[in-house]
Amino acid sequence: MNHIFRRMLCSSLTSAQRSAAPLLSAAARNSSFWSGVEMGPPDAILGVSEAFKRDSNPKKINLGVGAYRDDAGQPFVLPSVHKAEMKIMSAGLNKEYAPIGGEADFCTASAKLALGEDSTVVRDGLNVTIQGISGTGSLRVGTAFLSKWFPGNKTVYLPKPSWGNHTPIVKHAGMEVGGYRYYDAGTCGLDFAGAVEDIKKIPEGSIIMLHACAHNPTGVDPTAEQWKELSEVVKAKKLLPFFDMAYQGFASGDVDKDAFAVRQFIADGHMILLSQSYSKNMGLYGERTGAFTVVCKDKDEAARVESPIKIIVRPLYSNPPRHGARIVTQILNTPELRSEWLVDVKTMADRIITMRTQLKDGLTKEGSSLNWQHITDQIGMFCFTGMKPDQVERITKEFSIYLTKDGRISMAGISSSNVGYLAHAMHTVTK
Ligand code: CBA
Repeated sequence: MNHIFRRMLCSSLTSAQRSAAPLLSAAARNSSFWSGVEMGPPDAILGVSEAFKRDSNPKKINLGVGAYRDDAGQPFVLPSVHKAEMKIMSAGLNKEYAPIGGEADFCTASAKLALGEDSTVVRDGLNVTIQGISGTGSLRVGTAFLSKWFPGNKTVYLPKPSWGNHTPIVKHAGMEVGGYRYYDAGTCGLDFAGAVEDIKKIPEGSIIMLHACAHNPTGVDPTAEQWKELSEVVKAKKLLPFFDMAYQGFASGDVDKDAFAVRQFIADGHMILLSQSYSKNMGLYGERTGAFTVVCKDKDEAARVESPIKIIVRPLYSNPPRHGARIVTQILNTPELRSEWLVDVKTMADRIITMRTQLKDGLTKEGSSLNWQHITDQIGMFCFTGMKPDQVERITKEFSIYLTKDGRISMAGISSSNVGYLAHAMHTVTK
């Protein structure tokens, strides 16, 4: 008897007869299609938050996921975002579908935020920009586009290390992953010579992923001069640069400064791809708001490139969510709100910088003889502490401090009330 027939039988039973139903449904479950499904590992980053939630220690700290907290350890709704939401609510907008690629105003404002208010690319209509499902969705649509249409070597070269989700995103799109040296564990800084050497060895006509600013997980960015040199090397190798910009404003507190690399590459004539996220710089994590851009040769090419991107989006999720995009548009296109937002971004970036100093000072006070200079040298949301996997395991077990296995801590999860406890715990497991 198959399970569909059993279910039909159950629905025609009296209540007394139905008490036997659990037996029937258990039997139906035994013949499930899914008995061969295997349990996978928890997500390397979001799995840390799940473990944190299960911990009952009142002193617990979650430094896993990169999500900004205020100094009281609470999620932060930016005042500018709150005001934009009020305006949107009072406008009594409807809930109709957005276009496949999102609203044009949102796309133009996003492209200008990244490429510059006076960008000639935007002025001349050389960019195709669509609203993506935040940074992740934008990267996923971008890689799907590359997988189908990139004429060169379908391998994406990532910095070593890179954000943990880059590899699965590229693989989901059916492309290969390669790598280039980026981080020097000896100095806790950039291995610039290694990066240049490796990039020079990448086969011509491949794709290179670059973190536009506030590199995740290392917190280590090239200097302006180094970016210029990288731009030349990338050009000489005819590589397609795909910028992931998830932290515009979070590195320096200044959205224009943080867009330096993207704008330099464009000025040098690169036809870049770009993913943007508003999760961090507007705190719109759960609103899933971002953008994907392709810079094209001319307007005609841009029109052709937009078409397959929409064809990719339509069967994936049809069209993007509206609320977050409305907030972004409202903020970027209303001068007073925009100025207020820039202050909010700086407030977040500055709080993180203060926590870096306090953590380093705390370790010195604890009597640590290790060199923790990299805590203040690194920038953005994360610090790559250099803690080894066994030390990470200990700090979690003994102190209920949660972080990813690679020793990365989200600086945004530290506050003036827990920084002392963290410094004590870090010293205890590293001495
Ligand atoms: N790119 C990079 C480099 C990122 O660090 C992140 C977020 C994203 C995607 C893209 P979203 O889809 O929300 O726009 O972000 N990375 C994390 O902050 C976290 O949100 C992190 O803790 O590494 C994540 O999803 O893993």
